[in-house]
Amino acid sequence: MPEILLEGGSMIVERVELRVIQMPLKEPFETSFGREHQREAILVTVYADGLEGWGEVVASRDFGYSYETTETAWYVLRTFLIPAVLGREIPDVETVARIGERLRGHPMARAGLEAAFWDLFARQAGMPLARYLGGVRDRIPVGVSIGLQPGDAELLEKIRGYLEEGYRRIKVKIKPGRDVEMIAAIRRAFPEIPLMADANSAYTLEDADRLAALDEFGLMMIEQPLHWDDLYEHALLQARLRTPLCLDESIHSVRHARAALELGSCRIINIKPGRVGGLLEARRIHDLCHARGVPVWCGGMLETGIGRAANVALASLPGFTLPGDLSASDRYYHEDLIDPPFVLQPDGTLAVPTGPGLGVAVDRRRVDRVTVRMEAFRP
Ligand code: NPG
Repeated sequence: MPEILLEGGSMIVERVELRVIQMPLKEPFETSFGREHQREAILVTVYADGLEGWGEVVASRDFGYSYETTETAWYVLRTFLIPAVLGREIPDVETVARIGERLRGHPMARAGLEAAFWDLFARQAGMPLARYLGGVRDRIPVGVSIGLQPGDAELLEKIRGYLEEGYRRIKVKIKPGRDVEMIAAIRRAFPEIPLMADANSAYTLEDADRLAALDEFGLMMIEQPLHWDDLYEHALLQARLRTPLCLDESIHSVRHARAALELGSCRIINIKPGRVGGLLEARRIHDLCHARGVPVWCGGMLETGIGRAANVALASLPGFTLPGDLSASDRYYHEDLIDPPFVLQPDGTLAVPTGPGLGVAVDRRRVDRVTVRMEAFRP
């Protein structure tokens, strides 16, 4: 390999493309904040140095999980972020992250652009993204996140199916009225499975007794029960529960992660690159938690294979000791945008791609079929 490839180096951004895509989900996904029938997302393609890099912006069409939407992310990318990199010499991913950090907020928009640069720089170095990030695993254990179902019977049926497929842990969504009795029903049917519950901020501190009633079911964790940017009340709640709390929505940066751990707001952290502004910040949170012996796992946002490949690479870092919300392509979509798609291995893992960059080929014809809006930017 030519030396320059091994060393990596600056690249000049020749062109950037943005696409809004709409991918029909195999089945609707319902959480305490709403129901999605199709996944809308933005794909970012950056062309530099004769290479292309791909990133996915995980904002949804509607707000709910966060204030970001496809529309706000598109605006932020085309107005601020893309002009700041276009035609410029970019020496490393850190530079892209610093440009993003000048914006306050909008982490999903920033993360999508940064991801394309991670893909580019890893390709330039001739390395799989996982190794470029410092990953150590060649396969990662995965779980499945099941949306709210009409009733317990349907939910138990879904759980049975996913266990048969080989998923290693089951996450169910809860909200007031669909919690203690529902978890009890799951435990009666599946006394031993690794099980966790995600509330997506559906509760308040006044529900502490109800949440404490979940202690008897041996859940791995309860995820984000309280307000989406709260740390303080989660600390009060954690003090009253035996079950570990895991924070998702509330952790926007490594500073939040440190504050949450110091305050005792949680004992586990869900890391999503899109929520924290990119893979670089995601790795900083991983590093902090790993040094303190705090388990982390990689969250999911119903990504296409493009975003999933970046998440899988992240989850190969040593501190990702718990199965993530990283299921196989066919759990979400009839047809993924990448080749090969992610397939669940018999041991309940996904294989970490070994080719350069994301290590998966983007199928342009399929991308074109699901694209509803496109814009190209040149210097
Ligand atoms: O497997 O990608 C997946 C879905 C995991 O439950 C999941 N994601 O609250 O974390 C969440 C939820 C989500 C999905 C949030 C889409 C926002 C958008």
